[in-house]
Amino acid sequence: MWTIMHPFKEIILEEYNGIAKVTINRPRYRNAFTPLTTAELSQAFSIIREAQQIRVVLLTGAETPRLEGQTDEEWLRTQAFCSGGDMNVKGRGGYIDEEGTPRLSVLDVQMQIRRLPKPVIAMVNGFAIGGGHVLHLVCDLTLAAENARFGQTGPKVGSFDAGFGASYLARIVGQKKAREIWFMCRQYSAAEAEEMGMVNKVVPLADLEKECVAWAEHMMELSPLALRMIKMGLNAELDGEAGIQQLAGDCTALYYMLDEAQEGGRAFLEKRKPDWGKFPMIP
Ligand code: 2NE
Repeated sequence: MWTIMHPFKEIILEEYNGIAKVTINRPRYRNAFTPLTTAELSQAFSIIREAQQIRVVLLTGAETPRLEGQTDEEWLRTQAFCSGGDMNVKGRGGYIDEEGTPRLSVLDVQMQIRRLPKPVIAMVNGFAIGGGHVLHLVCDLTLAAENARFGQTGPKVGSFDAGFGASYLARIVGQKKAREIWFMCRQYSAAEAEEMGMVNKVVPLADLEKECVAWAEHMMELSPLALRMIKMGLNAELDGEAGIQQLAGDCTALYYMLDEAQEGGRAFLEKRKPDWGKFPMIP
């Protein structure tokens, strides 16, 4: 049912009936991201932003193949959404790209997801750990499989995300729990994550994609502009002036859709005074 929107090496970008699906495709490393993965994610979210037929986005991780003789339970324990930055390429100053430059470009991907004028659902099929945990946090909604595991590892492996990974986490789960998550570096089950308010719904892995598509299709029956404005309003409250700038930009786009804004531009080009009187001043 899914068709490829654009070919990539370390991610898969597909679409189906107005829904885009972005899959981090490094199951060998529990879908850890390299600078190439984040560059491709960035490009994918730019493509999605421009694609007018796309109304909702799913973000997920590729399935880990089943090994011979593995039981269902053993196999489920290997599934991953994303295990954060690839420790094999972590160097001084960031994750080292193919040219030797250290990068932390997952932070740009976080911003792209937050600013995307379409809802993004994290489809958490397994481990959401470290930078992978932050990726699910910055999505608008999180649906998780029963086998999913959530947690931060930064202080164990010489890293941290004191941006959205801390402040936005605290907005969602509260200050005490956010400090516990970072100070203890434990893993939490999908049920615990739902209890904390980090997850909207938990379903068996076999039903996860169907459930995400159903939520996406439900949202596609609602006004896209209303969803866009409410997303930016929810962000603005947390993102300070940058959030207000985004919300204000969307208000400007809305204003440009009105005859009143068209009149101003037309009057300038026709070298006359604009006739503002014909527009209602509703209370
Ligand atoms: C994800 C987790 C809990 C899974 O555990 P398990 O036992 O199911 O699998 P295992 O054996 O640890 O992993 C399977 C293979 O994937 C590799 C492993 O090294 C292993 O390779 P082999 O031994 O088979 O060769 N792998 C898993 N995660 C990897 C990673 N992140 N980088 C490179 N290889 C990885 C368990 O694997 C785990 O805890 N992984 C590490 C999670 C982690 O610490 N991530 C980095 C956090 S920092 C971060 O993401 C970050 C940030 O803090 C700030 C800015 C940007 C990024």
